[in-house]
Amino acid sequence: MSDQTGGTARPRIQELSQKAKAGDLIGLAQLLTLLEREGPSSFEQLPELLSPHQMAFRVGITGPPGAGKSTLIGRLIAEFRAQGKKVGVLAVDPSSPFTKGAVLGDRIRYHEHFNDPGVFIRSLGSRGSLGGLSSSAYLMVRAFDLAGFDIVLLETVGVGQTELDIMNVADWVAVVLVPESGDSIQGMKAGLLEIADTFIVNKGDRPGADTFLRELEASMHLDPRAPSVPVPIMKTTATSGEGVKDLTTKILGEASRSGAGTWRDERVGLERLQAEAKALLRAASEREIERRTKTIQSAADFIREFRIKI
Ligand SMILES: Nc1nc2c(ncn2[C@@H]2O[C@H](COP(=O)(O)OP(=O)(O)OP(=O)(O)O)[C@@H](O)[C@H]2O)c(=O)[nH]1
Ligand SMILES: [Mg+2]
Repeated sequence: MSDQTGGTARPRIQELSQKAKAGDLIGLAQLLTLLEREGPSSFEQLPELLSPHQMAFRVGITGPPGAGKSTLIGRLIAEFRAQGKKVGVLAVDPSSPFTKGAVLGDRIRYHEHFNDPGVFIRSLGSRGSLGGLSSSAYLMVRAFDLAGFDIVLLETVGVGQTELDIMNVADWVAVVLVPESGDSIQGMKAGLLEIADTFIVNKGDRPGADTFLRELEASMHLDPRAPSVPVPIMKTTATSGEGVKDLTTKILGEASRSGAGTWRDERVGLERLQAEAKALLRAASEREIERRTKTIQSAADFIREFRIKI
């Protein structure tokens, strides 16, 4: 793949990766922007992305709008920091081309972590990410590996295929539900059930939370789509922090697992590699389409491109 910035990107990307590795968060922020802009050709410029010394455990947090994902993430960050873990957050908001809502709302929620060098938060919108959010997400999480982060939390609103695709980036996925959403397992969006490693019933302080939890548990045994081993269900109240310690313990437990069939293995498994390859190839094709479209400045160019008569 060609270096579209005429050869200046390689030294820049390497310089920024050195900074990010040294713990410079501004360097990391600039590296992420560059990766997003350069797309899959970044691998060519920075092969180290493919062979990090350390891998951050990627936790997907998805669920319906307003379920309390960001509030929960704010709590999780505090818990992980108390245990000395470096935490990155990628908040994905494909619905808004400018991610205005997310940035504004999440800024307020994540505010207390702004000056902590062990925390890095980034919103990822569809603007500027040629060829899809998934490919950007795959590239960006690898930068967190390089920068020595222990955990990356990926927040997406679980409403569409893009968001489900992004959850392929994650090593472990929590689907956040709330009592009032009435999201019984039967009514649950196709795909959410399949990607969940754990369900979280948030807003545990709301009336009906326990009933909802029991219904969820019961329906899990009835639904033919449900996996043979039922997905665990946890209850949290993100606003007060109740239940968040258990969730933290669960996540750190998963992160520390090693050996056959655990996340380090799965990440280089065929299914995950093919999903990543697909996202990156899509992005590369989009870029190629853009490039070739721009070369068409006349009907003659069009004919040359397609070898047809118009
Ligand atoms: N009562 C109650 N309210 C909560 C709880 N968790 C979050 N909220 C509130 O729910 C609202 C939405 O919370 P967010 O954290 O923004 O939810 P989100 O899932 O990130 O929302 P989007 O990113 O817009 O999809 C806020 O007003 C929170 O204060 C909870 O456990 N109990
Ligand atoms: Mg949010």
